[in-house]
Parts: sequence; C-alpha cells; structure tokens
Amino acid sequence: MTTLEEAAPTINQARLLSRLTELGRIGEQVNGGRTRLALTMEDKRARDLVVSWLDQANAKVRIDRIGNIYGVLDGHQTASPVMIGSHIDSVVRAGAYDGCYGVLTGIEVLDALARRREQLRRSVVVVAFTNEEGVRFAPDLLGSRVMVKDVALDEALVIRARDGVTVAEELRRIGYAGDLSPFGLLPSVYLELHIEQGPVLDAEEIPIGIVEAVQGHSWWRIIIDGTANHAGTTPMAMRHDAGLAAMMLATRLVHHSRDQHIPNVATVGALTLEPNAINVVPGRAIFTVDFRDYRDDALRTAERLVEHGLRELDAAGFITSAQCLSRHRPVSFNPAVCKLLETTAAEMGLRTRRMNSGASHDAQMLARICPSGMIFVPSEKGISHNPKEYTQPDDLARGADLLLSAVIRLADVTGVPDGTSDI
Ligand code: HGY
Ligand code: MN
Ligand code: MN
Repeated sequence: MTTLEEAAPTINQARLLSRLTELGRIGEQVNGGRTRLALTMEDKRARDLVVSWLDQANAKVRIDRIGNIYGVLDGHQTASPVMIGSHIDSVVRAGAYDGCYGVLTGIEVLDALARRREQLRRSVVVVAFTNEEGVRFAPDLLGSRVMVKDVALDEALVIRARDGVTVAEELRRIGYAGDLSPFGLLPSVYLELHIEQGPVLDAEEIPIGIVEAVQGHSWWRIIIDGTANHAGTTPMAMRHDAGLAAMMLATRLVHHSRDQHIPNVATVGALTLEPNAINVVPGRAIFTVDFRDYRDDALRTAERLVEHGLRELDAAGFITSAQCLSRHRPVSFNPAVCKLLETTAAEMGLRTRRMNSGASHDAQMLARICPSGMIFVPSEKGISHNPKEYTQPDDLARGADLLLSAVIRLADVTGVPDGTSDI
C-alpha cells in the first residue's frame, strides 16, 4: 500500500458537486435559475464563499485592484505560476455551472496538491475573474482584460452600470477593492475548465473537448428616437415609430446571419420601447445586438450592416446612435497546450475531440500574454445561460481529473509520473 506521500493527488469529487450546489443557491430566483450580476451583493456572497473555501485549501488568498480573487499555492518558483480559473458572476437566471465549475475545480486542484507543495516546481494559482459576463458592466471579461492590459485599470474602475454606479464604487461597497496589482501574478500558462454551453459533445457522446479557438464578438447598444404619438389618431404614413424601426433593423441583422451566415450568429437579447404603453406609438427604442464569428471580417461586415441601417433611418427622419459595448477578435489557443491536454486525456483513457468555442471566456484574453487552453465537458442538450443548464456528475469528474493531471505536468510536480512539461 503506498503512503499518502506516494499516492497520486486526487480530486474530492463529492465535495466539488456539493459546493457547486451550494454556490448555485446564491442569487436563486423564484422563477428558476440564479442571478449574480458582477459586484452585486449576490456576487459578494459568492465571493465570500469562494474565499472561505480557498482558506480551507490552505491557499494564500489575494485580491487585486479590479477585484480578481486569487488562491496561491507556492512552488519553488513563485514567478510566472501555472494559472487555472474562470468566473463566478452570472447572467440573469443562469445555470449553476457556467464559470463556477472552473473556479471550484481549481480550488479542488489546489487542495489535492497542497500536501505536495514542496514538490511543486511552479506555483499554482486559481483565479476568479471579475465581471466575465458583462451584463451589468460593459465590456465583458473585464478582470482578465485588465490583467492583459486590453483595458487600462483606471478606465475599468470608472465604467458605469446602467444605474450609474461605477466599478470602483461597487468594488469598495462589497469589500473587494484589493491592493494587489492586476499584473502581480502573471502566469506562465493558463488553463480554463468550462462547460461547453453548446450541443456538440453531448450529441456526439464525447466526454472531453479540447478547445482550439474562440470566436470573436461585437456587442452593440442601439438607440432610435422617433416621435411618440397617439396610437389611434396618428395615420400610419405620418408616424416615426421607433419601435417598428428597431424591430425591422433587428430582424434584418438576425436574418442576415441566419440566411448568409455572416456573421456566424447574431442575437438581439435586449429590447426596450418607450414609453412602453399599449396606446402610444413608441418614441424611443433601445436594443442590443451580439454578433459572433470566427472570422474578423465577418464581424466587420455585420458592423457595416448596422451603420448602413442607421444611416437609412437618419435619412427617414429618425435620430439614431450606436455604442460598441465590447469587441474582441477571434483567438486560437496555443497548439502545445492543446497537445498536452489531448495526450494527457488519452493517457487517462478519455476520448476527446478538438473543437471551437462559441462562447467567450477569460482564456481568450489570457491567450494574449501566455500559452493558454481550455477543456470542455458536455452540456446536456447544449443548454446554457438558462436554469436548465446541466452536466452529468461523471462528466464533471472527468474534466476535473484531466485538469488536475494537466496541472501536475505543467507545475512539474516531482515524484508524480510524467511531472514534466516544456510549456
Ligand atoms: O457571452 C458569453 O459568451 C460568455 O458567457 N460570457
Ligand atoms: Mn456565461
Ligand atoms: Mn463562462
């Protein structure tokens, strides 16, 4: 019987499942799902819980100035650690796995390695990034954008939510205005474990996805001002119906994607009409559009469609404006990291397939500063950003085991088979 020292580290799968459930209860909605928008009190409660679990894992907890939470397990080389993580903020009425799975598994990896910290060549750091979803504060991926200098820290701190509060005010209010520089723990390699949020792995019954690329995206908020008027007395030919104008432009943009596949996908996720009354011709319409594609030129074509549509409305007497809320180009992950994940999975007897990510992830920002990669596990029926988001426990366990094995290699844990990596 090998002693504890010799036994390979393992993930506490039962605890991972119970913590996913416990974290998933924070922000629960009466009509299903949970809502934990960035820097709200729900996000604070989730952050506090994650910090308590990092403490239990004997990790050194650090908070940086944009509110990213780090759990550090020091190895012999504390500079340029192996970093794993994701996010715990959510969309509205979200599922329980998006982001949380990667962060909580990261804590389990730290816990599994804590008893062998003297054998870690590289430090291992788990991170929970601030405002990955971008629902309350735009742009999305804010914590990782600041880390890679895609957005300057001072710019990020003054971003305002729709209700007017700034990121800095909310970080202070919830007690997560940290003092660590966002550049204080830059990694040598970054891995993100995440649910696929799409239908591929589930449909093909493959347990592990090795992500090669993430599509770029372009988010816009469009405002159209027409003339509010009486719904009964105003002849159709005399109207400047902002609602109709918005719906027609939105339909044109979405149908262009549906019919021409340019861009790959287009979504009008939010639409408000003012004054929003049954018997008033809408004077103002505000809607968002989310374009995504693996081809940057297709995103630019979509953006030109918006521009052209707004110029037509201006000529018809409307007043229009458009604000880009977020944009990032498509990203390919480091081939050596993809290979390491693939060979590690194969040695564990796990079937894999290479694939792309339709969803955005912090990993696509980290890819700008270090070799990065992602591991996907199946989402049942491809459902996500929905209370029905679900991944089988066995699939969650396989993904967690693969992350641990890959980290052992990358951190070069001596005394464990294959504790070597040239990444
Ligand atoms: O929008 C996305 O793709 C991610 O869930 N933030
Ligand atoms: Mn998400
Ligand atoms: Mn996510």
